[in-house]
Amino acid sequence: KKNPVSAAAEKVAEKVQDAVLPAPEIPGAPGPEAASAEEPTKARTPLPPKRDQRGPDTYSPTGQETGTPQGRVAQDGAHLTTAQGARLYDTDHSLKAGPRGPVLLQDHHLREKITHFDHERIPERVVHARGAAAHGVFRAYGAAAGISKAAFLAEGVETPVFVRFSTVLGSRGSADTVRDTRGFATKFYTQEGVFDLVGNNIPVFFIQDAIKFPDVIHAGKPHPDREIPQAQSAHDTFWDFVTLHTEATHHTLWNMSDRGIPRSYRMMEGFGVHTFRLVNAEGATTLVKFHWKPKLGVHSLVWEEAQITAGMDPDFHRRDLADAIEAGAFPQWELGVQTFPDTEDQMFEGIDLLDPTKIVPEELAPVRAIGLMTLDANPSNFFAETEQVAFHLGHLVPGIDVTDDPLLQGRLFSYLDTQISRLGGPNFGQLPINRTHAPVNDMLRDGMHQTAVHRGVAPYRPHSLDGGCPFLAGADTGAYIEVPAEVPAARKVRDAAASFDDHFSQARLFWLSMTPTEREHIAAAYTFELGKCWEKAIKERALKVLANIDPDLCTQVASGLGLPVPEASVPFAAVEPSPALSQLSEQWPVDGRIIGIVTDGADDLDGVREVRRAVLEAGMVPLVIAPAGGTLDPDGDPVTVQRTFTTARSVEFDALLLAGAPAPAADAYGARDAKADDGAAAATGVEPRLLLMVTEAYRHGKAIGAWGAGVSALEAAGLPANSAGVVTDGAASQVLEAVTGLLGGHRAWDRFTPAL
Ligand code: HDD
Repeated sequence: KKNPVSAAAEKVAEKVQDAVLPAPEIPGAPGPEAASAEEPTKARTPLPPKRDQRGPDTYSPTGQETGTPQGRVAQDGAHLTTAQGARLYDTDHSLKAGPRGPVLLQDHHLREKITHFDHERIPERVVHARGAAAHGVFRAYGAAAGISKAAFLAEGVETPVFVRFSTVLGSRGSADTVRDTRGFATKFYTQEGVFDLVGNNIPVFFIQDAIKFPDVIHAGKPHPDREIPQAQSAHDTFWDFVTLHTEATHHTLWNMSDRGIPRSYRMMEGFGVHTFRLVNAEGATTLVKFHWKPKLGVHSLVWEEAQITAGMDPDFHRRDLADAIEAGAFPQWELGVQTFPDTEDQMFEGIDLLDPTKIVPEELAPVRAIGLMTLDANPSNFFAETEQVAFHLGHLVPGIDVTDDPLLQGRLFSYLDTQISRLGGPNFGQLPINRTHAPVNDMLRDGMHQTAVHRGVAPYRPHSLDGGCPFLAGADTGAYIEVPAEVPAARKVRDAAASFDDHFSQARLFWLSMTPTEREHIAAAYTFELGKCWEKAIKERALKVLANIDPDLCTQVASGLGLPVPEASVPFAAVEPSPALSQLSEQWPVDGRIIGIVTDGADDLDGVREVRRAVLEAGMVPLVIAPAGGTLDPDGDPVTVQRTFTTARSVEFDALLLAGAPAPAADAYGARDAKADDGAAAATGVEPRLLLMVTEAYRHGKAIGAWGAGVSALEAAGLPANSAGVVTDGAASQVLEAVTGLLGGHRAWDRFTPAL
């Protein structure tokens, strides 16, 4: 009689035999024969990450290069084991007293498996819980070498980076395209230690002092009684706070602008927000503000599009980032600095550099590019990397120091503190994604989740054991030495500088720098958000704030809300607009833009093939949309269908090309519904979901091109052929050319109406 253990193992082996994928070839790894039944546990090189993925570094917790990827060992080897390495013969059945009997307490594998699962989640970040990240490299131009001695800023130095983008208010599972500020946090693994630049896509902040951070976040998060609304600011407590603390006016205005709904993480600027202090090899200091400038330009969704996308594809930004990297369209940003003399008053052209609600317009202090960042690999494990990465403003390297901005000072406390509870103890720096690439020789010991095995007996200094090491470094041996900045003699007060009282001049500066279209969007956003508030008193107070920004803005929002227009309570500051703040002024690369190509399955397939090829050649992504999935013209020159009218929605595409006008699908559930609701659409003889797609794309300012039979779909949708951003002249390739030109400007802006 067979041993029941080997019988079960054989049964499982039989079942999976056909399903096992061939092992990928790994250079230097033992061949498949090494994993044979005779030698099943022979160590194998871990499966390599996918082409687009990279894991954290190969450094040990104490900074030594180990040559093997630390912490990337899961599913290595032929046999499934317990956490202690005992091989398992079954992981699908609990140990029972007979097949129908009770489960036995002695089943360690069952208890270990379930206990581990029960503890799989860690607390989500109290803010910025929802995020996506990527690996990359930063290459310094050397342009900052004269003002900072940081080694990673010297010309040509390449430094690995890990960047996490995020929304602020939503919880981990919330939608990507909500109206919110976006986080833009970069970890530079420099040879002198980790430098974290923990910024946002908006250059100012809601509050001037970190002591108010819990308040502004409590106000922005869902109401504590019902925990709604999720991931948005369109509710009473947010508007209550920002209208009572008018220092929030400037940041709120940015959030209500198109910056609050980016098209892609790849198309956002990043800002360090605070003023930092750089110090060079001679000890001379310069004040700076950090900027990330995306190579693809700064682009946004429109509000209705953002809302629909939140339902259709809540992972829109996460997917966009990962897909682009997987496709080899690596996003790039230039890091730049605005520089200011390190004067005693820390002011520049009347602007208080320590007030984080203020920008310095680029026209007054140009942004000087100091390096290029390329994100070229996706993480191999979301939890290990994106979730466990821990940023902190106090992670500084020699050459970069902080200023006395009270928001920055409070942040210096908060990040380390929050990581201790979020990551379960003080040793989170040893997690692979957080490990520095510089050698570590600290005297921190023990604690939860200690993974280093420290040698020696004398973790204190000075000592006369363990060889007397380690020694202290000096300025000439790379020590991090704080700039000995003067602290003005003063009394202890809970107060702020008088210059912090100016809450409106820069909000007005931003408003006046916007184009008419951008202003329409802002007014519509305020009208939407305040329209969602319940308390009339809050709306009235918000209008009083808007009156201090601009009477036009206030009047538009007041009329939308049906409330009287209040008078301004402070005189308008004389401000020069800053054209650099507008997003709409230039032509940008079209790389990675998504083009939907609609065909009825028969009409002008040659044209479809031709534009598909041309779209790919232009570095964009073609998606063919047809009434049914599968392959068109399978026996000729096949065209793969990527979307049908059931799976496609306009919000996925940056532009639409219509090669045909498919008829309504008689059996499609959605089509039946739409037809019942819309007799006019049915009468056109064109698929109603295509008509919706076209009208929606039109409303959202997207370029639409049509030729041949496709033109009749435009007509059926009631779109004027000669209107802005609609191209019908010429054959497929000419239409594509014109559409690509329009995409360079992102949208057909002159199509917008205040109704959006
Ligand atoms: Fe913060 C996370 C950016 C003010 C306290 N913050 C966090 C993240 C970003 C920022 C991008 C997510 C990092 C990641 O991806 O893991 N925060 C900012 C910016 C601010 C700012 C640009 C103003 C200029 N933050 C701020 C203040 C405080 C905090 C004033 C507290 C006094 N922030 C935190 C935190 C978080 C955080 C609670 C939550 C999760 C984490 O740190 O690791 O410590």
